[in-house]
Amino acid sequence: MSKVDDNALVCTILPTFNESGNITDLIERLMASVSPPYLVLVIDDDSPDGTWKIVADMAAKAPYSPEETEIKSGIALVRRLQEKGLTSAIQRGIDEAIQTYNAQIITWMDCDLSMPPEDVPKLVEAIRQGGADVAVGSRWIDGGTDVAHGLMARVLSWIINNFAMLLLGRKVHDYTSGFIAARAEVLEKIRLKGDYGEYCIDLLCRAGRLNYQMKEVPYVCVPRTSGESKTGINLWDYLSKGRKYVSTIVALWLNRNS
Ligand SMILES: Nc1nc2c(ncn2[C@@H]2O[C@H](COP(=O)(O)OP(=O)(O)OP(=O)(O)O)[C@@H](O)[C@H]2O)c(=O)[nH]1
Ligand SMILES: [Mg+2]
Repeated sequence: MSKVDDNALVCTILPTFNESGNITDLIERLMASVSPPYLVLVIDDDSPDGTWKIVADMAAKAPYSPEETEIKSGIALVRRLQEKGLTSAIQRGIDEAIQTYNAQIITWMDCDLSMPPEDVPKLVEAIRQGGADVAVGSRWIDGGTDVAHGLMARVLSWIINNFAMLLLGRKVHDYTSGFIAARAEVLEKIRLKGDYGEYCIDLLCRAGRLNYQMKEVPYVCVPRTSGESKTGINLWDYLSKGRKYVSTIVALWLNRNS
């Protein structure tokens, strides 16, 4: 694929639900880390804790207009009143980033500060300099780890990722990462599928099968700074999410030749 233009817009999508304790710090740290032109695009599902209001105030002070010729960074908000869900929020962000803002590199991450915002430039560089089409923040390669979760969650993640590697291939070691950067062209070809984290398994598997260049960048997953996990913390919460991950892996494996 052709080299990404140095002045091409990079957009980070932040899907939020009740992240009022994290969002200001996250956006400030992102804006300090990624060089312009850069857009932070928050997709909030009308969070009862008023996350959207905090972002609206920040966006008013740092607006971003696709028409402007000046190279700068900015913040934009989509507040969804009717729809809910992580995957559809990220997909909405992707559609806005491409169609409204003409972003060439799109990244996204959790907004609980478990994924270091300072690592976003490393994902972007993997595309700009490293020639990757998709860059994956990975806990399960050298230099990466997970100090956020307890033993049970780490063991379940290990099982799911090893099952995914066994059936879908070893181009990626963290199929459930959720810390991603990709060229817009890849995301124009592949739309996200699923409700929650299984979209990531599906995206990475399909990108690999389309022979897009994948590159993993290690990162250290740290504990959520404020607020509550949407996955939950007990075995039942993990098993109900894990069930969807396993069925996604099996379905992709069964459809490997189609
Ligand atoms: N817009 C939107 N964002 C969501 C929704 N559900 C979760 N999120 C966001 O998705 C990201 C992941 O949620 P987390 O609470 O960190 O859950 P998780 O990463 O699966 O679980 P942990 O490993 O415990 O952190 C966070 O930024 C959430 O605010 C939703 O329905 N809509
Ligand atoms: Mg999280």
